Parts: sequence; structure tokens; C-alpha cells
Amino acid sequence: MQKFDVAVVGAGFAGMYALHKLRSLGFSVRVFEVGDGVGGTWYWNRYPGARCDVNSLEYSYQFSEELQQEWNWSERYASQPEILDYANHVANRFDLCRDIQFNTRVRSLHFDTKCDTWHLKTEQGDDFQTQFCIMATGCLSKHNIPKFEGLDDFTGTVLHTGTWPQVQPDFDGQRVGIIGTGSSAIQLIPLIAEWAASLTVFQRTASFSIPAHNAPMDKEHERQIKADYANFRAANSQRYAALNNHPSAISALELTATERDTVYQTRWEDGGLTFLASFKDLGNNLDANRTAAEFVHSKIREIVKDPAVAELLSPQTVLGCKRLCVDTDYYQTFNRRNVTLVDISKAAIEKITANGVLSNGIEYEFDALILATGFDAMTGALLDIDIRGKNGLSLQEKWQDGPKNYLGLTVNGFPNLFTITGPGSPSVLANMMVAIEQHVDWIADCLCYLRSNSLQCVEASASAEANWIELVNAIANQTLFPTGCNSWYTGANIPGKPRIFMPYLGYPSYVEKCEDVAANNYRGFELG
Ligand code: NA7
Repeated sequence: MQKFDVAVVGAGFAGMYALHKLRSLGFSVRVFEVGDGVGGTWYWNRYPGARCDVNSLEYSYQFSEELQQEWNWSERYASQPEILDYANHVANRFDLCRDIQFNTRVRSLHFDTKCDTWHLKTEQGDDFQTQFCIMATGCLSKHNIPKFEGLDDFTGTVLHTGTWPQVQPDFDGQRVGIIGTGSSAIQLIPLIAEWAASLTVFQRTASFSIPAHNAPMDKEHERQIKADYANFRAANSQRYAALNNHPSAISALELTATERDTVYQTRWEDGGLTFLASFKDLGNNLDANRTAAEFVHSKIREIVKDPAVAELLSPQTVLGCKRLCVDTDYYQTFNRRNVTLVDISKAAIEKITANGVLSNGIEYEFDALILATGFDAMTGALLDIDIRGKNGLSLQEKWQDGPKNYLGLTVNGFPNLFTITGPGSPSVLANMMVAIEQHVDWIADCLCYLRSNSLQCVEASASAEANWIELVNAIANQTLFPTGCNSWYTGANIPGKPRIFMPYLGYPSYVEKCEDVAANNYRGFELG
């Protein structure tokens, strides 16, 4: 049986960096990846319009100055194909693929207490032994197909945005239906509307979306950032979400309505996620949040010609509670004659028929049906693997009431197992690339500490874990996010999933805590 110091599950940006970092520190590493290439999210989400909602100069690795200097992004927000090119470039540049086993799904990970090792079994039935496991399985990698009655009866093409085929389907002359109006749908809808003969969008909950104002990369801006990239990165990592979003220090309620709208207008024209940083209290004061929501509603009314459609597209939830979407011509698309919006908020889709979708007693006929229905986020991919820690305890049992861990990195009862950007860490509410590198660096330091102190095992204590969960919840409960909507941040999008706000809010304070734990000989961990 092959043995490694470290097994990494997943070859997205987290797994790739974990491999590079740990290998360079002298650990033997094997990465297991389901796909036939690197890139994770950017490998799977190939739907037309897929694009990152973080500026490309920020959504990239910073561990290598040479890498960040030599790579040139062509647009302000990078498209999926360009990000996948970047992932492949990194894999080649650092010779990663020789330690990645592609086309391999990990079926189980069982901890053997006698020798403090993990037994890893693949779906093909191959066995491996490893001292440490790093779960780089991604936050949005288990796609969600709702249990629509009759889905298998549909005779046309069924697609999910999260598992889009490598060969692009042709929508020329087709009647297309899309279920869902989250970020993926909002990116996809304008392109399908232009391509297909007709497009029908089934909306259960409207999403807030801010224009991206994507553009070719401003070369002078890029030159300025690259002239002092390290400081640009350092300054961003001091911000709440590790993003260069120019946070405001004032309350939305300190200004008159006209002054406030001037601020929102400036942010709207700048575009993207920085809209959320217009005022300091949009995330924790409902009255402040309503002013932002009303501003976006007024924009929707301005853009969408049919007032009834504009009304339907205007979200009634807390802005930012579901992930804010970033679009190119989303609302404008509903002015097209070949696009229809169907409200399914009051009555769910009845069933899928051989010809299409039955909703509100009407059968809509399609050649292709696209499910933009999201993911079992943050925990889905982890819980898909049969992970058993000490005494055979499974992670499914341990997390039956919601995820519990310490620092969002380690789980009591599961020694030597680490999760990257898992629940209990800033994860999806920070710049993911920054969060990934911070996690990998922390884990690498921890493994080096064990090695230099001749220790074999690290495990979060039960009390440290309980205190951590309390802290994550206490921070979240100071905001509008846990209760302001049904979002995937809380698991509310998956029927039966325990509802708990999963990310740790506030990147800088999180990093401080991780560093403090490490500096104090890994306080809260049992080392053996
Ligand atoms: P999201 O944001 O979870 O959106 C999924 C959409 O699918 C959303 O509009 C859902 O409506 C809708 N949905 C889910 N299940 C159903 C059923 N059963 N019936 C009708 N409609 C349904 O996923 P995305 O892929 O768009 O984005 C995920 C993240 O990827 C995104 O936040 C970015 O970070 C990148 P609902 O809102 O639940 O009523």
C-alpha cells in the first residue's frame, strides 16, 4: 500500500497550493482529484458567462512574486476560461501534475488510532495510507439538483451550471428554460437570451445584482499595482473581506436621502461587490440596509420597461444576505421580446414533463432545461466522503446538527485532518484566494511544528471547538445575515440541512486568532 505524509483531496486552487507548499517543505504529498484537470470550481463551472466577481488582480495567488508579475489578466473580472488557463499555467510552472491523481474520487477516509494514520480508499478500490489529510474539496462543488418530479421524463437536454459539459452545447434556435436566479443564472441568462430562440426564467426568489462594468484590463492600473504588489496585498488583507473595496466609515443613516443616493450612484457606476461597502452598517442595521435595497429597486424600475416584471425582479430580502450578484446586462435582458419571467414564489414548479415544465397549471415547452439551482455549499462535498475519525465516529454523525470545528480548520475526534476554507472560517465571505493561502500556510506551519517537536498527532480539543462555534455564531448574530433570507450561507437552500450560518465574519480578526493560537504552542489542540 502506498504511503504519504499528506493526502490532499481536490486539485482546485486550495489543493494546488497545498501540494506546492508542503512538497517544498519536504513532505511527500499525493493529491486526489475527480476531474481530469486542475482548477476545481473553474474546471466544472463552464457555463457561458461564468466569471469571477472579484477583480482579477486580487483573485490570484500571491505566494510567488514571479508568478504574480509574469501573469497578465486581460479583463477587470476574469472569465472562467482565462482562470482555468491560469490554473493550468500554475500547475505547469510548479510541476504539480506529477503528484496529482486525476479521475479519482475519494470514497472513504478512516482514522486508525493504533498507528495514528488515515486509510484512504478511492472509488476504484485503491488503498493508501497517510499521516495527514487536507480536505481541499471546495465550498461550492457539490451541485444541487432539486427533487423535481418527472425530471427523468424530460426528453430534451438537461444541464446544471455546476457540471457544464466540456463541449459547449448549441442553443441556436432552441427554446430554453432556466430554473434559478442566483449568481450563476444571472451571468448565464443574458448570453442564452441572445443565443436561443426563446428563454423562460423560473424565479423563486429575486436576487440583488450590481453591474460589473467589466472592461479590458487598464494597463496603467495593472502597472501601478504590480509596481508594489506586496503592499497592495498586505493592505487588502487588513480589510473585512480581504478585498480592495474602499470601506466607508459612516452610517447610511447619517446622510440625507439625496447624499446617500449620490454615494450609492458612485458605487453603482464603479460596479461589483464594493457596493456592499457603501456604508459601514449595511450588514447590521435593517434601516440602513433598506436604503441600499431601495436604491437597487429604483435602478431595476429604471432599467426594466414592464413595471410588473420590474416589481418581480426586485428582491424583498436583506441586501447582501444572499450573496450579492454581479452582472452584465442582467436586468436589461428582461426587456427582450424572447425572454419571459415566470414567478414560482407562491407555487412551486409542479413537475417536469416530457416536453418541459409544468408551473401554475401551464406547461412551458423546451428543447433544453438549465438547472441553475446552486450547491450544497461548504459541507456538501466533505460529507459526501465517508470520513470516520476516532472510535469510528463519522463526520456525518458529528455534524448532524451542523458543522462543528475549531478555527474552521480542524475537528475534535478527527486528528490530523484539516479543512481548507471550511465552515467556521471566513471562506466564501472573504477573497477565496487569500483565504486559501492563509489556511495552507497555517497548516504547513503546524505540520512543521509537529515535525520539529517529534510529534505525530494534532487534534482540536472538545472545549476549544465548543468555544469556537459559540464565537462564530455570536459574531454572525450581530449581523442581519443569519435570519435575513434563505441563503446557502446558512444551508437553507437544501431541504433538511441544519440551518446554521457557516462562515466566520471578518478576515483580519480571524487571522489574528489563528496566529495567536500558533504562537501559543497551538493552544486548544491536543498534541501527541
Ligand atoms: P444559488 O445562488 O444558490 O442560486 C440557486 C438558485 O436556484 C436560486 O435562485 C434558488 O432559489 C433556485 N432554486 C434552488 N432550488 C430550487 C427549487 N427547488 N425550485 C426553484 N428554484 C430553486 O446558486 P448559484 O449557482 O447561482 O450561485 C452559487 C454561488 O456560486 C454564488 O453565490 C457565487 O458565489 C458563485 P431560492 O433563492 O432558493 O429561492
